[in-house]
Amino acid sequence: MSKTAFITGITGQDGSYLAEHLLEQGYRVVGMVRRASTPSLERIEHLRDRLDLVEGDLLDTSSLVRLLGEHEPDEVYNLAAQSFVKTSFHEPLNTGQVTGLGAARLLEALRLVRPGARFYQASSSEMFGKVRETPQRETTPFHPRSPYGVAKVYAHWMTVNYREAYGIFACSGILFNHESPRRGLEFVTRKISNTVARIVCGLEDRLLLGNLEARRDWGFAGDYVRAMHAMLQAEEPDDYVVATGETHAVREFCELAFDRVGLDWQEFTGVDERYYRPAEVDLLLGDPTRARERLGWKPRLSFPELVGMMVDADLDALLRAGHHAVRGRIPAGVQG
Ligand code: NAP
Ligand code: F7E
Repeated sequence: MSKTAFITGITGQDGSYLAEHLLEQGYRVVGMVRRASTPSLERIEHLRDRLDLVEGDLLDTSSLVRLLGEHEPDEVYNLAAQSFVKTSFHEPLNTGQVTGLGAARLLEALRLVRPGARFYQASSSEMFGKVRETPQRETTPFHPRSPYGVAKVYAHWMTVNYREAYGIFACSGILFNHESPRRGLEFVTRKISNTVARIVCGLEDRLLLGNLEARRDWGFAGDYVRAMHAMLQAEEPDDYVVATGETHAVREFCELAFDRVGLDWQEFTGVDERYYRPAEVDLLLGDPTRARERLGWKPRLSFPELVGMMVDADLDALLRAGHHAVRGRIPAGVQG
């Protein structure tokens, strides 16, 4: 009989890739969607008739208890969160409620009605924040630098605690930044790829960014969801860093993105202090040795391939919508 997976945050970037991956593995996929005046189902539109979408919210424990009881999942993936670091400075309490306590509500619902199910928590490299060692690994102490990072530390330790206290098969995946053409437009990589495409089509003239020197370990979301699934197939539950082992500055991402369309990034890019953060995470670099050795996981897409894929997808979408290139060049393979 096929296994059932329950995914919170299925409408997000990772939720859509994870749902695709689990469907390919023959799972029945139940996705929790929260009520909105306009539903945000764009990223899973192509999967709609293969998914069971059910209404619930990480803020509402009773909905979680009801859904786990009704759908009896074998695996529960907690991907839902207020995930934008900048917003977490403006809405620290809401971020704590959803990103931190939300995970605790789901763990508690699982303990009460489905304790045999395996649990995945979407933890984050933001927990390392002001890093204590480089590269960061599973044993590196945390020093979060935002309300988002603090909330994720709480959720991480709750996951570890439910494993140790109740014997729940609970894993925390400490994922470094991962991106894709489905990334939200507010995150720096997608902001860059989308603005580059708009500049090519004459819809914008400038790309305004904050800290160009921040360094991140950027991978492809499609690669990272394979690691989530692999963690729940292991013999023992554990925590894993998932990263590429390479770090790049925001400036480098920009340079490659403009190069892709034959433009000079310095001509179009400026700095605007509005995009600075009250406290910054300067450098992240992950050591994915444990995931490689125990799960056999490794990333497939390189950094330049990721940048190219994102720029191409944004440009392709604009050309398909009827816009035309007015400067730069269209990369080979972009049809429009
Ligand atoms: P995302 O695109 O922002 O998706 C977040 C998801 O959470 C959306 O489906 C959203 O639903 C849902 N959500 C928000 N509040 C909710 C609530 N109260 N109840 C139920 N669902 C709620 O995030 P992502 O990039 O896919 O990331 C997935 C997870 O991994 C997040 O927990 C994130 O913090 C974590 N993470 C991400 C990265 C990364 O680089 N992407 C790295 C490490 C960890 P709506 O569509 O209704 O808004
Ligand atoms: O910023 C700098 C910014 O917003 C990356 C989330 O998925 O990954 C993500 O968090 C860096 C920061 O991602 C702009 O200051 C410069 O140093 O793309 P971001 P993030 O904050 O790293 C972690 C792992 C998560 O878990 C989170 O959920 O880029 N930066 N200029 C900018 N950032 C943005 N957004 N916009 C700018 O204009």
